[in-house]
Amino acid sequence: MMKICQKLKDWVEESARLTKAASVHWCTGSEQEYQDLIRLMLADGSLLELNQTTHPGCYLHRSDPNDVARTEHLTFVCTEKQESAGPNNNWMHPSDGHQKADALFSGCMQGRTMYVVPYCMGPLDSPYARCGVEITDSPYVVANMKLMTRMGDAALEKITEDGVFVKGLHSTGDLKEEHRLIMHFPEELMINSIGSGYGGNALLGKKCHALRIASYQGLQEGWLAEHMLIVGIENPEGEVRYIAAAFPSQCGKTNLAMLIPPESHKGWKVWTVGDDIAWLHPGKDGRLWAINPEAGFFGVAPGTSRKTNPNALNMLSRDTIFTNVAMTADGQPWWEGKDDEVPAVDWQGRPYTPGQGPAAHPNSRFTVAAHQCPSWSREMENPEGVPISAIVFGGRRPSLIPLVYESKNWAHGVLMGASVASETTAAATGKVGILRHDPMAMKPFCGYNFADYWRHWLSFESVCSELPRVFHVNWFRQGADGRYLWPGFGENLRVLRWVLDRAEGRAEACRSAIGLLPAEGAISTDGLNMRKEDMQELCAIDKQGWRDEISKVRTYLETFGVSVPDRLREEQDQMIDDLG
Ligand code: GTP
Ligand code: SPV
Ligand code: MN
Repeated sequence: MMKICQKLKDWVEESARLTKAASVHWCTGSEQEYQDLIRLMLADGSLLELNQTTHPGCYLHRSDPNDVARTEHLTFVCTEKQESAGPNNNWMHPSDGHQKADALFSGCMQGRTMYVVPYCMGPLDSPYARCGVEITDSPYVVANMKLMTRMGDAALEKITEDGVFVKGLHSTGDLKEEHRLIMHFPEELMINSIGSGYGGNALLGKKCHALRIASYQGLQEGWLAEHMLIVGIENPEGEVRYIAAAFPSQCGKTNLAMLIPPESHKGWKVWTVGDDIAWLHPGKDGRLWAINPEAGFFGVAPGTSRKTNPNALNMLSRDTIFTNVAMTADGQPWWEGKDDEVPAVDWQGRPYTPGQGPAAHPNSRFTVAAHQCPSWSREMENPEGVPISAIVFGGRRPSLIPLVYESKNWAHGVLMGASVASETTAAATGKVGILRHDPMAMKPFCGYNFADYWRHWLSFESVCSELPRVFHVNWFRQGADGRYLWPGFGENLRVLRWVLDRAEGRAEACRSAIGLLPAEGAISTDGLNMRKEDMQELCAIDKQGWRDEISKVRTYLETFGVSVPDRLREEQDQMIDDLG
């Protein structure tokens, strides 16, 4: 075994003592280790084999019915000063946080194996990559971390060389909500998560490290950790431009990241660099560059079909872990919106009866290595990342917000991001369909005070000479009859083309109080069979509706107090003046 840095050895020993783990397994990341874990979970029933003829290497995990999504009310940021965490986070003093967490961790791994999971977020040879070690008692978490991150010996080697890593201690615990805590100690580069085995609560490399801890590091060091997909759009001339887009959970990032150009777009190609998280840093050339810290996808199953996301469906036909999906009689995974087959058992393993709730849980997911995606981009492995031409914000907005509009300048773009609101989804526990403010799609994920975060965003104007243009889109606008006005999915490429043309100073736009809107006909609807009135409605501005919207955003921003940058207030005043 290679030499391991003392700091890591000490922490592993200390954790084993606290949790009273029966044994310690240092994960190497080998294929054999993954297969051994799968066998172990098949034996203890935590994984079920899916149909190995149609879906080789695919398994189903059914989580506890009380542990199916992120639990935001049990997620804390523990900093010395409460104002560092800000009103956007639940806060606890670090000493309080450690005391509560340690009490829960005490003896929680008795009789169980403790896995030590070294991982690297970002390409191993990237100067922007950061490492972490997750200690967990969940083989399911280890298997997911293997698919989602660069996990094992190579990461451990890097940690040994650098001596720097994020410490993440996780235990599934007893899954009782009153014993569940997801704690972040950004000042100590530490995460403590207990009482949940689910996704963002338990796969600590993802939301806990790559967003909450990393966003805090980004503030100290001059970069940004964002809830963004990264997609490359190649035109028929073979030129590729990159877009980073932030939409709240379950609002279309994975789908946009791997869209397939529609029939009408011969010669266009789309390349997937990332589907959930982007780390953005200023490049030497004055542009903003992005890496995807992850190496796999933890994607939403429901709604994924041959029609909406054929790339995803293709990559899910092998070597995938499904969580909380339903199953057909012949053991194939199934979810609402997949195809016309029928489910035999629901996500809890009960015989499926139509009309008694969905067969797959609305937040059922797939975990798969990124290179299985047909649109996988080799740039995912580029240590420098890719240059970003446009930043796009969006959310689920049934009314008011147009299909697409562009910001007037960088500060207005930051305000546009800070103003994102979206209907809640099943990705977190709580009611769905409630409109809530979700600045930059980071409400659940920013590891520090939003007021400082917006100031940090604004500061890039003086750091980058060639910042990306900023846009806002809305795929979810509904007509009076409740149907979506925009076809979405692959057809979203029509909107991205306008976005990229604008970024290159080509496409036409009309100035308005809220920003720049596509000129009539600038976004082609040829072959869409869309009503002309629908497109007009999608691009219209309801002045009174916007006055109300701006006033709600203002009230929300003011909850962050005096430290909200004045520049955002000025941009708001300008919009109100322009609305007349
Ligand atoms: P997280 O993994 O939770 O961060 O979600 P995400 O932002 O990656 O969302 P995803 O792409 O998985 O889409 C979530 C849901 O929205 C799925 O059920 C999709 O089918 C649906 N969806 C995605 N894009 C579109 C679109 O353009 N139009 C419509 N109507 N629905 C969409
Ligand atoms: C999200 O909720 O934004 C997700 C799923 O991507 S989770 O990993 O659970 O955070
Ligand atoms: Mn997400």
